[in-house]
Amino acid sequence: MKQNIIEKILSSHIREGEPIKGSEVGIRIDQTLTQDATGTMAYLQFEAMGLNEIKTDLSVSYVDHNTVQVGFENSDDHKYLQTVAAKYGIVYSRPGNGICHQVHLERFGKPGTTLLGSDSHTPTGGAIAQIAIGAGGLDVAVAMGGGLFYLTYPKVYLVYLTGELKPWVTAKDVVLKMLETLTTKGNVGVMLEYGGPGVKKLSLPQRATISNMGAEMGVTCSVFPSDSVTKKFLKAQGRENDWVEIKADKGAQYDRVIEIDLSSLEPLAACPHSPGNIKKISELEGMKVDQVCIGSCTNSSLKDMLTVSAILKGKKVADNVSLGIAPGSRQVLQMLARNGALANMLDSGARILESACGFCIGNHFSPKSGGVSLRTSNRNFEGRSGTADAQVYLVSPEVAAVAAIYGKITSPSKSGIDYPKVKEPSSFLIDDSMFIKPSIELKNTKVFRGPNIGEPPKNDSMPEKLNGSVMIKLGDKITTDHIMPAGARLKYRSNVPKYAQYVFENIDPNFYKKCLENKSAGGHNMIVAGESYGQGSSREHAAMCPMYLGVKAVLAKSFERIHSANLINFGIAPLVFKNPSDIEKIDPADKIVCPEWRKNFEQGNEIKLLNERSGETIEVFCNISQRQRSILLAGGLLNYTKKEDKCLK
Ligand code: MIC
Ligand code: SF4
Repeated sequence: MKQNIIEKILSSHIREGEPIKGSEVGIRIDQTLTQDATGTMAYLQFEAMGLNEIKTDLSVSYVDHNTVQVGFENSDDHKYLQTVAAKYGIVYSRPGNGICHQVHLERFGKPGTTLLGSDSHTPTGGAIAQIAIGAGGLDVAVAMGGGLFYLTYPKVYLVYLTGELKPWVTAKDVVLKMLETLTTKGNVGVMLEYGGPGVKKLSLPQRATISNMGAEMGVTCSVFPSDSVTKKFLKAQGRENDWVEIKADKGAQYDRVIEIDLSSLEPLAACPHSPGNIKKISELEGMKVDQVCIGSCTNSSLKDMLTVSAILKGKKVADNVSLGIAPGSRQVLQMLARNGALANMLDSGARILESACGFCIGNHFSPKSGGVSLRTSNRNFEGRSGTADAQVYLVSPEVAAVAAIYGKITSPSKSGIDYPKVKEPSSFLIDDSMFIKPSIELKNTKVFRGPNIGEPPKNDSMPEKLNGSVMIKLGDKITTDHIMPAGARLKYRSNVPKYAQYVFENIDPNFYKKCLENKSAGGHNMIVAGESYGQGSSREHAAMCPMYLGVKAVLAKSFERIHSANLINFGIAPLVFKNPSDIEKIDPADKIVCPEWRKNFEQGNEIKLLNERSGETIEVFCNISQRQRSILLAGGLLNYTKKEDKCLK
């Protein structure tokens, strides 16, 4: 049978289930990655499973999100991560070594393998022909222990690229075009495969920008072929032996083909407050800018940085602009420092930020009130920058650098600046000294736990009856940033009772109090929402903290993949309205009951809920596998794993 790339990699990893579109398969995971903000819980859960060591080929623990270290919490987390990595045989990437996705691509990503990461932008690895998937920390913990990762056997769309990018048009514009085409919702269960003659015109970092932002479309991953471009990159990283050729068979089938002529594209921007809100830069020409941030896991490669440096060379940042640049990894920063490109940036007035997530997650560098911020990152959800009313536009590094000089959005081709032609290096500077690799001696390390590090919260098994109260009613496209804010609150990630106080903080600051009151009175809490609930990150805290607050069900018109899986992992039922307009039958604070709640799940029935206020019936369904049903009945994956001893083989 003729196979596409995705079918090839999946078929060599499926260990359970049949490759039938829409049905659940369990795949072996070769590599895992975690980052600190999701990692502490992932490792606490790994420890709670009572395993002695990891069973993957490679697991890496990165520290890149919480590097600001205001107070003791972050430093304690770092020490916990370092010691737990040593004990269980995990590579530890020290703070300062760079952003997980950029560093993993540079040093570990291997064509033809599977990578599971506790971060939604793990699909960046698709640039190097990995099936790289983002998931909650608990799923990653299970995979580290040798358990399978379960996913719906996907539909595969071919993105057929022709032509070549014009000067000043970039990989960011390709992926923004894709976002315009596929939008940010409705793509659950889809994987993208890039092909066609245009692919070989894209360098590896360009491919990485594209695969990275597949996360914003909600696709499971985006995969490129492993070809001569991949080989060149791996060779330059001193890893030529990791290369194998991977390409689709002639005549391979796809569920849909999307054609993009690269030569027809022009610079684009994602406008406030969604990565899918696309406009042409020419339409935004002249808009004054307060802040420009260049970096993040989307656009912080050496190529991006050299391009920015060449644009800034000999020029000054406009008086009205604060320009921050965060090179994506220590490798990138070291190379910039050695070849003088860093000096161009500094001379221009740019502020050099740490090689970390920083501004992207609102951890620092928040814009002024109502400020316009141009960013090369991947998400511009309302308030994510740390400033509630900031207007964030997502653009290419080229557009960002030009705007920093002129103080306003300016079409680069009309800016009078020469188009910088940057060559990829034939060898990167290789210095792995910021990784702590596992060793026999390190296995005896005592795990450090600071006072901010708690236990993973426990849950009871599913109750017989649902005695629900609607605690909040929301609209469409609620992101995990709405549910569980990051930024200044990130440092509480290892302390669930504390972090849970901030669930829906920016929508209803009393949410947690109301939930805890109802929970202690014996009630169950419910969340009601519109379409595409749980967009964005993989943070399992957006399920774990609601679980801690006694949430038993979320009723929505539709869910995004990672969040829906996280809800199930924490024993919260993701219920979909059979008739979407039934959302109108529910008001905030309504009491919703279901006397046969547990039985409905045991028997796999459709579920009828009763609104006690109006007496109306609301029909919902929970489209999940038998395995997920058992997890829900057990009260979550941790309980299920312990009870059934099922996940780990
Ligand atoms: C993000 O970009 O939203 C994050 C912060 O990297 C998250 C992970 C987290 O919340 O810790 C993600 O993308 O999964
Ligand atoms: Fe870090 Fe931003 Fe990438 Fe998330 S999207 S991993 S916060 S750089």
